[in-house]
Amino acid sequence: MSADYNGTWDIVSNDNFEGYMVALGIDFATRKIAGVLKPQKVIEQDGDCFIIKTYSTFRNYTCSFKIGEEYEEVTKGLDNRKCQTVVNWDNGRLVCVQRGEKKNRGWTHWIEEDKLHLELRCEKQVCKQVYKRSS
Ligand code: YOG
Repeated sequence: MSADYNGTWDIVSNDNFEGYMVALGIDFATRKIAGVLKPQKVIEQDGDCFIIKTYSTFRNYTCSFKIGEEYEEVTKGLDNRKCQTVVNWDNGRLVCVQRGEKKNRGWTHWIEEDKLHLELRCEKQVCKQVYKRSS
């Protein structure tokens, strides 16, 4: 059912981040900067309670949540929207739904062969990222 996401993770691939940013309405200049970043995730998991920190040289973003508990997320420093957000388990995967102005918005994390996978969704765009454990 659950999985252990604890750790520091470095990005190794980032497919269609551009399309995801366009769907979020991020301006051209910001996309050009964001598109070359190599973000790092630091995940602190205590059972069903999570803190996910995304670090980069440009901006950082932190979210914290408990599985199954909806909360108001403000995507400060990203697209600066408010969402009603909930994350649930699905066979070890973390499935997030971000209900708000943008349709079909959310993300899914899973671990496969010691890699951290992330799919970011907004409208018709899907960005696929893979992270490895930081050495
Ligand atoms: O992760 O929601 O792990 O929150 C998505 C950026 C770029 C800023 C990053 C900073 C979307 C300018 C968070 C990049 C583009 C572009 C590093 C993804 C928006 C603005 C912070 C995310 C979840 C799941 C946890």
